[in-house]
Amino acid sequence: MAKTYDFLFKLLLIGDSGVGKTCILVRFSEDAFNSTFISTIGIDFKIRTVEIDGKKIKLQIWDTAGQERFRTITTAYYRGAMGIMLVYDVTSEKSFDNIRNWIRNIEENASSDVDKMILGNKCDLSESRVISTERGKLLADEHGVKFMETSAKSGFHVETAFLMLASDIKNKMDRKNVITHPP
Ligand SMILES: Nc1nc2c(ncn2[C@@H]2O[C@H](COP(=O)(O)OP(=O)(O)OP(=O)(O)O)[C@@H](O)[C@H]2O)c(=O)[nH]1
Ligand SMILES: *[C@@H]1O[C@H](CO)[C@@H](O)[C@H](O)[C@H]1NC(C)=O
Ligand SMILES: *[C@@H]1O[C@H](CO)[C@@H](O)[C@H](O)[C@H]1NC(C)=O
Ligand SMILES: [Mg+2]
Repeated sequence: MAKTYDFLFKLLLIGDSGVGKTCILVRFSEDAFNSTFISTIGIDFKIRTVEIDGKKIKLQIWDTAGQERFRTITTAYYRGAMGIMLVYDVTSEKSFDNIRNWIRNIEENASSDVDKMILGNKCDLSESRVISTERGKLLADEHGVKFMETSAKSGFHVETAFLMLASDIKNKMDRKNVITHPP
C-alpha cells in the first residue's frame, strides 16, 4: 500500500495541569471544545496530517499529564520529540512562572536540537488575564523560542501554532539534508 505521508513528526505538549494542553490538541485534531475538565492520566496522543511545501506531514502529538505524580512517565517521552509546545495559562501567574522549570526539564531530558514554542493559552479570558502578551514575548525571547497566544475555546491561533512548529522542524531538516547530501 502507498505511504499516505512523506514525513512523520513527533510533537509533545507540556505545561502545568489545567493550562489547556488537551483542549488545544482536541481543537487541532477534531476542531472541537468541551469545557468539562478531565485531567489527563499519564500520556495520550492524537494524529493529524498536514501539508507543508507540498509534502504530507503526519503529526503524532503526545499530550502529557501536567500533574506532578505522572512526571516520571511523561518525561520518558521527551527524548523522541522533534518539537515541544510549552503551554501556560494567561490567567495563571503560577503556570507562567513554571515555564522556566519546564524548560529546564527539556534541557535535561530532550534532544538538544528539539524545536520549542511557548503558548499562552486561554487568551479569550480577557477579564481574568494576569499575564500580558508582552511578558509572554519577553520570556520567549529570553529563551530564543517562538511565542503565540492561543485559545482552545475559540480556536484562535491553534492551527497557526502547530503549522509554525512543524514548518520550523521541516526547514531544519531540509537544511541538514543540503549539508549531508549536497546537490
Ligand atoms: N476559556 C478557556 N478555557 C479553556 C481553554 N483551554 C482549556 N480551557 C479549560 O481549562 C480546563 C483545563 O483544560 P485541559 O485541556 O484539560 O488542561 P490540561 O493542560 O490538559 O490539564 P492536565 O491534563 O491535567 O495536564 C478545562 O476546563 C478547559 O475547558 C481556553 O482556551 N479558554
Ligand atoms: C463534554 O464532556 C463531558 C465529559 O466527558 C460529557 O459528559 C459531555 O456530554 C460533553 N459535552 C459535549 C457538548 O460534548
Ligand atoms: C531526566 O533527566 C534527569 C537529569 O539528567 C535524570 O535524572 C532523569 O533520569 C531523566 N528522566 C528520564 C525519564 O529520562
Ligand atoms: Mg490534559
